[in-house]
Amino acid sequence: MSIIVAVEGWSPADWIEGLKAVAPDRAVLTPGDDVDLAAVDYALVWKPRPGYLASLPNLKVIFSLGAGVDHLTSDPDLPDLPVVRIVDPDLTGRMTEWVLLQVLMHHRQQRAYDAFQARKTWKSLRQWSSADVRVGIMGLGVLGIDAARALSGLGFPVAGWSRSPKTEPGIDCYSGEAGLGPFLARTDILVVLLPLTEDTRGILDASLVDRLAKDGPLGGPVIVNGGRGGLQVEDDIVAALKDGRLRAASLDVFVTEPLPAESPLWDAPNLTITPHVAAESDPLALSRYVARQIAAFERGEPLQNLVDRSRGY
Ligand code: NDP
Ligand code: OXD
Repeated sequence: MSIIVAVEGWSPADWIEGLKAVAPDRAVLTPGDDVDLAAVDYALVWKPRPGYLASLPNLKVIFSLGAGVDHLTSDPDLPDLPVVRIVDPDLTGRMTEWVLLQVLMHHRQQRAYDAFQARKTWKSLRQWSSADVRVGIMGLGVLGIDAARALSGLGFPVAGWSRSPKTEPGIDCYSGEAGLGPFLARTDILVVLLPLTEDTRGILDASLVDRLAKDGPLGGPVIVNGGRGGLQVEDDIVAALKDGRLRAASLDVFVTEPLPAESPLWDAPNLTITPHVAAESDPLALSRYVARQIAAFERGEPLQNLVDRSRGY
């Protein structure tokens, strides 16, 4: 029973160590090892080389090392096997921290105070209440709902938008194409926690910016994207920041990562950039999660947090 850890863009060492600690009876390998491909039962992957998973003839389950699975669904040769994604309270809590940090930074005008401090200027700005700032969350899944509850707890009027209709106490829930317009029209700060699918690619474009509320206290709408870079049309975001249709934005994710030095985003006004760190996974906690799921699977129990391949998330 072998487990292969195939990750691109970061070192697999922490994962290998984590898995060996929680599943000492398994061989834990990486594609660089002298691997008997036919002996691999499970794969833990992040951005695996397209076609690699199809080369493992006896693979049983694919575990995504992220909550998002666009790094897998983009593989045209992805085998027709169960794909399990990460759902973990530690990761969820980290994303909610990042969302709160960004929303509060815009709400409390922290960027302006940073600029005053750099000029040794003691100056106060008029401050409105959280009850005056309408936050809208695109994607009311595991991460979106947790952030929505936390923001609502701070007094922000919160709405959410999802594919299927939802009800959640204290949150105004909108869904589908018909719900998008009214959801955007009542939103001052738009938090984006959508997966990247064929339906959501490029959704954050100039026309969406123009549909956001313009009468809020911040002086214009704000976008906070912790979902995926492919959701945003980056030239549209830069243009809207430059001409003031967007008051500000916070982006953790980008079409190309690492963000290239020549990207105009680096110099866009009122833009806060973090390098895809909103919610990093804890390898030991998540190794336990994977080991638990493998043990359950081998007892004949159902896998949890399976990706719906037809929806793409
Ligand atoms: P979930 O699958 O739990 O939630 C996805 C939400 O998006 C659901 O509410 C779903 O609607 C909604 N949705 C999907 N497609 C559409 C659509 N076409 N129109 C409207 N709503 C849609 O995912 P998570 O909350 O766990 O994660 C969300 C994303 O966050 C991940 O896919 C990943 O890209 C990103 N992420 C980023 C991280 C980072 O560090 N920056 C870390 C972790 C995740 P419905 O409820 O109806 O299905
Ligand atoms: C994820 C991520 O999808 O870290 O978990 O982006």
